[in-house]
Amino acid sequence: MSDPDAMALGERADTMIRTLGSISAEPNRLIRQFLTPEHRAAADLVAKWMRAAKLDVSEDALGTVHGHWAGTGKKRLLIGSHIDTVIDGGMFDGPFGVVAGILAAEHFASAGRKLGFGIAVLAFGDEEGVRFPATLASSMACAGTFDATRLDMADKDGVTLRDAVVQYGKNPDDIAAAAYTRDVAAAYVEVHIEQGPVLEYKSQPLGVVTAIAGQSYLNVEFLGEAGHAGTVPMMLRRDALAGSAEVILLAEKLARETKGEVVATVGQLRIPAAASNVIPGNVALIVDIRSGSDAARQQFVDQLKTEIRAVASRRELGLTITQTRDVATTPCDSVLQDGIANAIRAVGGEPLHLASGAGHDGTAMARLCPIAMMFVRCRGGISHNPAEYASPADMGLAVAALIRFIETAKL
Ligand code: HGY
Ligand code: MN
Ligand code: MN
Repeated sequence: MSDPDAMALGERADTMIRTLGSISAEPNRLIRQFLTPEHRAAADLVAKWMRAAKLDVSEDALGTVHGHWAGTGKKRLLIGSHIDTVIDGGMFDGPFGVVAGILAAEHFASAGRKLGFGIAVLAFGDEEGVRFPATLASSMACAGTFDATRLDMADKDGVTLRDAVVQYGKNPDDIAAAAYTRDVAAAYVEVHIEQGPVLEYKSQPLGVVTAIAGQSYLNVEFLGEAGHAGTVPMMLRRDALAGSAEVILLAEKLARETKGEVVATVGQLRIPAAASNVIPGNVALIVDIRSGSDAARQQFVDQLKTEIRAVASRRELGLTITQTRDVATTPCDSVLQDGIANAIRAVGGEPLHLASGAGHDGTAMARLCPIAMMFVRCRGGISHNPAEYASPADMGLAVAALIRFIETAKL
C-alpha cells in the first residue's frame, strides 16, 4: 500500500468541504439544521462519497449516515463528526471530521486491505443543537443513550422532534436500532478543527485533545410589565430587557473573575413583543457556561443563579431559571491519546495536548466506548463564523495522521 499523500488528501478534503458548504437553507450564509431538506441533501452527498470510497452505507432513524469498511473481526473503530451547522457558521466545523473519516477509510477500502477491526464513519446531524432545545440526539442514538422523551421537544415553529423524524422519512420507533453495542464499538475518534487559537499560536498543525469541557445551560426568563416608552416614568418601570442586560454583564464579569477557569456567553436573547417604543415586558435568554472543571462550573452556576435572583428582586421582575444542560467534562482515553500523539509525530508534527472548550459528539460517544480527538489548526482560532478556515496542508496532515493511527491501533 502506498504512503498517504498528505497534500493530495488535503486538497481533496478542501474540495469536499466546500461542496458540502454550498448546501444551505440560505444563499448568502451557511445554515444546515437537523432533519431539514438541507440535512437531507448533505446526507445524500456524504452517502455518495462513502459509496465511492467502497464503504457499505446505511442511515439510521435520526439521520446519521454510516459508512462501513469491514475488518476481519467484529469490532469497529468509529470515526465521525457532524454535518449540521450553527447559523451563519463556518464550513469546516463538523464536516472536516466526516471527510477525514471517509478519506482515511478509503485508504484501506480502495486497497482491499482488511484490518483486525472494521471502520465505521459516522455523519451526525444534531451536534450544534440549533433547531431543537437539546443537542447530540443523533450521536446519543448511536451510543444507545437517546432519551425518547426528547421526541416531544419542539423547534421554534412548534414542530416536535418526533414529527421532524417522520417528515424526514424515518420511524421514531427505529431510533433504538441505531445503537452500537459495546462488544462492537471498540473506540470513537473525531478529527475536528480546534476552534481556538492555541495550535496556531504554538505553530503546530495538529493537537491531541485531553478532554471535552463540561457545559451548563441556564434558560432565564424575566417577566416585567410592557408599557409605553414615552409615558412611563423611569422609576415606575419593570423593564425585562434592562434586567436581562444586567444578567448578560454579570455573566461576563463573574466569568472574567475566574481567570480562565470558566467561560460564559449569552448568544441568544428572545423578545417576543419587541418594538422600539415598548418597554419590554417579557425577555428570555440562555447563558452558555463551560469549564474543564466540573466543580468550578457548578460553583459558577450557583453563584450566577443567586445574582440573577437578586436582579429580579431589585427590579420587581418575575423570574424563571431552567437548567437545560448539565454535561460533565469528558476525558479522552489516555491510550488512544498516545496513539493520536504517535500518529502526529509520524507525520512530522509535535503533538500538543489541549482541552476542548467546544462541545463535540465525542461527549455522547464516550458513554459507549473510549474516545479520542485530534485537533487541526484553524486560522485565527475563528469558528462559528463564516471566516472559519483550515488549510489543505493541515487537513492533509490530519488525514495522514488518522490513517497512521488506524494502521497502528490495537483495538
Ligand atoms: O457549542 C459547542 O461547543 C458546539 O460547537 N456545538
Ligand atoms: Mn463541531
Ligand atoms: Mn460547532
